[in-house]
Amino acid sequence: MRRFHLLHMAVYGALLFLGLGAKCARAETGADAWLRYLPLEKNAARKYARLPASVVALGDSPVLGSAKSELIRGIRGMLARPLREENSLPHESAIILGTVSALQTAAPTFLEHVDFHGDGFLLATVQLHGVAYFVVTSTSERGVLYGVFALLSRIARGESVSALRETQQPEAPIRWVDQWDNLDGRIERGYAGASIFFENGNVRADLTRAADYARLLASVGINGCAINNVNANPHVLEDSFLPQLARVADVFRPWGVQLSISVDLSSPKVIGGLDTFDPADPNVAEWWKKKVNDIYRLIPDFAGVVVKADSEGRLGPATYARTPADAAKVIARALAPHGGIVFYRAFVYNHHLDWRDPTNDRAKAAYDIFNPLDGKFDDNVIIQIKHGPIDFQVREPVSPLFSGLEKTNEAIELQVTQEYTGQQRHLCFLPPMWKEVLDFDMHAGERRTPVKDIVAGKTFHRPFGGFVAVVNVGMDANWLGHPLAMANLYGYGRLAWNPDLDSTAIAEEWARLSFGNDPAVVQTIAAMLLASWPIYESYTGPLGAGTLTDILGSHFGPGVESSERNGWGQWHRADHHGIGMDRTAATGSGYVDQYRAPVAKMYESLDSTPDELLLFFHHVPYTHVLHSGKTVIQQIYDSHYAGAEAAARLVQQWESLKGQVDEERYQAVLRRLEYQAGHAIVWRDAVCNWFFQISGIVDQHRRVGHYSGRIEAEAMYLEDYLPFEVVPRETASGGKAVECAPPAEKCSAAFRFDGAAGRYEMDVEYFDQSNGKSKFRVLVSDQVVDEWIADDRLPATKPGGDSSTRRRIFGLVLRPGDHIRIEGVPDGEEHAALDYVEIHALPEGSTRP
Ligand code: GCW
Repeated sequence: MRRFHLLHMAVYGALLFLGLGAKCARAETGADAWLRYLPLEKNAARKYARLPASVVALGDSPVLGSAKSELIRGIRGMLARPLREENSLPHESAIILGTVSALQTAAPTFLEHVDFHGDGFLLATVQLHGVAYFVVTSTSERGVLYGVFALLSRIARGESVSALRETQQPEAPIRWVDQWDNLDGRIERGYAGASIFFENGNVRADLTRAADYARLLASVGINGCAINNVNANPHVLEDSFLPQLARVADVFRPWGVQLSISVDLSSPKVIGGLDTFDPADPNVAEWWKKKVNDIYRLIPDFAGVVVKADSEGRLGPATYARTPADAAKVIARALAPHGGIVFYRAFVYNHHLDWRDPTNDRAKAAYDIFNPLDGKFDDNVIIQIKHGPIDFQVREPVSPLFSGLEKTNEAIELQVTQEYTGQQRHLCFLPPMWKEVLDFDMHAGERRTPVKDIVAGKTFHRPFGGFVAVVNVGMDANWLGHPLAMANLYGYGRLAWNPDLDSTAIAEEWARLSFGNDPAVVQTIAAMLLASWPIYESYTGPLGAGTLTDILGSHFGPGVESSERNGWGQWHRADHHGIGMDRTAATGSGYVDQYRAPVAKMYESLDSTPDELLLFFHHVPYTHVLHSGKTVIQQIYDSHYAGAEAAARLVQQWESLKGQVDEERYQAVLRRLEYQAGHAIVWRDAVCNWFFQISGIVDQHRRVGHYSGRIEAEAMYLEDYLPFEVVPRETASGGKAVECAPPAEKCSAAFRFDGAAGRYEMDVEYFDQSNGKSKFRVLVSDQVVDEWIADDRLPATKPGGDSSTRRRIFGLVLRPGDHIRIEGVPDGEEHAALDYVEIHALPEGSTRP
């Protein structure tokens, strides 16, 4: 009986698998990212029937070993075919993996000419003695690995590989990622769990995730990773720590990813026992030299170090009145004999600026400090420059420093972790933003000099240069928290490899690899991704005013005023009359003059400054009329309303994919999008109300301050709940909310429904902090219609724009006079605070449950 049952289950299971296999097979955590290697549908798989049945790797290095095992793994997964491993060149068709020199040794006539170098590779069908071989080759072993990933990507996306001859050449030698991981396991600006490298002050015992990460990085051509926070703990350089670092290098090595670390410039003093860290002191130079030699003894392929100094409280050469060039030199000279590199970050600025002085401007800092040092850096130093002059805002102009260094290597620093762009709670696909930066013509020569050419070293013929992105993946199974956020890591890798790719192609590629080739799925996801940055921008900080987030805290929710009247210099200078930072040469800080003349001219004039950057460069009255014909204030209102609506539409777009993608990721994405749609309203209301208060100018469409169907919690009938003022006031509706503070253990807020009978949807706006797990219940005429626990991990310990969260209750049947009650049970520091309820009729014919 029992056996029959098991058999029955097995047959049933197999049928289920066959029936559903193609579409929404197994649940997926997202851990496989874009390397899923799921079985292709029969028709698609047939295309690859003539792919050879065996593989040979010419050499036995760890990187070639990865190339071979990856190929076998991918082909087995996608085509359900084992690849036979051969030890030498067989006399029948085979896939050959090897460097150009290995190929030439095996058969001198294999390759007629080689039009790639470094990590560039060739995928080609080559005839030799009448046998057709499929060759994956490069001048570097790493390039062979990249070729294998490219081949597998083609197969996963259903692209033909027969009669192929494809050469790919990366734009630049430097294609790196930085992680801001602390040794205690926390990650600065990381939004997906703990560090994959460190735990409790040490390197993790289990580095499986680190190895998996290296594989992901390699699959998009990334060849270096700095694993610890640029706010570096000097302890990483301690003798006892170096063997731990070597363990990370060991798991990176098979994937061609070189290890790098961030170092603190005061290390010679703090851990080295010297009484100074002055870069000009010979003992300090000696200390660095010895330390670097020790590192290379353990990690022969160590890549180099990243330096953040004289910035945000980090010590640096300024302590001894020395320059960044002096500081870089002392480490560069220690690294040079080993081929190591120093990445010296240009993110150096004074965060105690006097905000009253209109000539002060943080945006000027990097250029002011580094431009005079051009030519003073050694050839193995790279200046790592954030793409904009401030700090990863939702929109900034390009840093003028890119055209301010001609005799110095450069790398652009981008941010995959969405510090100022929604922290992976909001969808914000960044390649379109990065493309604008990379394609921007700096006018630094006779021909076009886009940023991508400058950083790649092409414009000024520099030996090194390239791309860096701060990524901050964590232990969360899906790496970045939001399943769709991985499109940013993928997109970064693709652009670092080839900045000429276009965003649509990248979005589609990623969607295919991550969710399969169903055209409706691919088109929908790509469309959502491509729309997402403008959407995020429109409900946060439009017109170049900065993200308008709380810059003193989480950098997440709205905080319009947080940037003002302090030394951080992220000012937008909004007052009763107008808004914007005057950075012109004529009347402002003079920042525009850091650009080459044609660019400076464009930004100097109000007329030729594009609307989206207007407030970055000019201070204008709210009534200033934009190129679009709208006034600034009306544009602020309109964009925030349009943005919140567009965020709501993302939810609907995603819902159209129900059943087309695996349920686990479907639900995970849906939850984030619903959260985003709710939080977009928090943003919209906070920003619009703030500007309405300060400008006194009403919204032409009368939306700001008027919310149909909204009932404020403080206006309800309260039992034990008490009203309080939320700070800043615009982050709660009407500036107030209610809380269930001790000694109360349970509170309620109630009201009578006075609308017509029908089906409604009800939004409950409450505050979900990280320091408690309050419980909520909603009752209609004493029947529980919903209950939940406020246990999200939002970056908030008090009620406000970071914690304000929406719970949507669908398909509620209401009659006039119904008694609606919300009960809150506080927990810890979280007082089950409640802001408002909004009730909307479901549209006629709505199919919502
Ligand atoms: O944007 C700021 C971040 C800091 C970060 C700094 C930097 C690692 O808020 O958290 O520090 O930039 O880039 O150094």
